[in-house]
Amino acid sequence: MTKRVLAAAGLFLSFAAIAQQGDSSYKGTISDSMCAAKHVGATDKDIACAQKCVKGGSPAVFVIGDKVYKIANQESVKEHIGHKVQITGVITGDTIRVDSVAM
Ligand SMILES: [Cu+2]
Repeated sequence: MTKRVLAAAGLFLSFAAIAQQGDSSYKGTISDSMCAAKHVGATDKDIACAQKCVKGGSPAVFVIGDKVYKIANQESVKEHIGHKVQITGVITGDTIRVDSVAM
């Protein structure tokens, strides 16, 4: 009996933990760390520059309004450099972990 209650409590706690670190959706622009908010227009020129900067070695960043977030998993956005996107993921401090990207 006690065991069953404990198991149920454990299950509840793990669900609570998952809900707490659950994903949210954020609209923004993928840019590069060098130009960051300069590329939120997402024009062809912005896209070309952002792609050039990322190729040149500056990491991709995610810009929401005037906030610039680092991207923990860079490979997840490499198809979307310079694009306006909706990212589903988790923001911790100044870094976003990307789970999915939609245009
Ligand atoms: Cu650039």
